[in-house]
Amino acid sequence: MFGNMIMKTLGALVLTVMLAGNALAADHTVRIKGMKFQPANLSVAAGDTVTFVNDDSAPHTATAKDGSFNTPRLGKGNTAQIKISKSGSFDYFCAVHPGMKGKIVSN
Ligand SMILES: [Cu+2]
Repeated sequence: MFGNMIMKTLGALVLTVMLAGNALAADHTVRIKGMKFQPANLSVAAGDTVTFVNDDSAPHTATAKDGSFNTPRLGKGNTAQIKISKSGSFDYFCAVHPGMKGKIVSN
């Protein structure tokens, strides 16, 4: 009976930690405007998501150099969300205009 109570308490604790972990994942926004990623340098935590919003009339992508993420080609007003699941430094560029560059650093 006492053991059962401990198990219940532990179960509630594990659930609380899991819920808290979920609540900590944040979404960040990078706007693409004037042929630039804004902000060009973004800090996130592993597990966070990043939403790219294309405010330009030109089409753009956000394509990671190392292949970690890639958005479809975004037309004006389109958005795409990617997830940064591990820590590291991710350089990315626009596949349509390779001179457009950005960086996401994940801790
Ligand atoms: Cu572009």
